[in-house]
Amino acid sequence: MTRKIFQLIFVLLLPGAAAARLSATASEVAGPKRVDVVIDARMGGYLTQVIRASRGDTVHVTLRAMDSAHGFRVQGTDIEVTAYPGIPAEVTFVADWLGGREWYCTFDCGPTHGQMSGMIVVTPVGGD
Ligand SMILES: [Cu+2]
Repeated sequence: MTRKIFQLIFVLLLPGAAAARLSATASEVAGPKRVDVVIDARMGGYLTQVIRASRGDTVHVTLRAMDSAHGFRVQGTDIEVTAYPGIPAEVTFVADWLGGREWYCTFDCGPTHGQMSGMIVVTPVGGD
């Protein structure tokens, strides 16, 4: 009788354990992905303020200047572009760090220049 109960518990738990293992495998196999972001910049701020990626992802940013020229530079890196009205700028980089890193405007675009910033948040692979 006791043995049958253990067998029953084992059979009931097995599918959950198998599913958990499969999802871990899928996450490991998925690998780095590409993150495409279009950032519209105008005086007063960027319309997109947060980019989310997993470590190792390739991030492709298209910066569009909606009024005057605006820049995009990621703090602590040499990742930088400047866009002009009608002339978008693109930059591609690998998010090879963990945590938040600010980006900010590098073009003196006017009185609200100092307010122009955003954040790239990079989480561990498989993390949320
Ligand atoms: Cu600016």
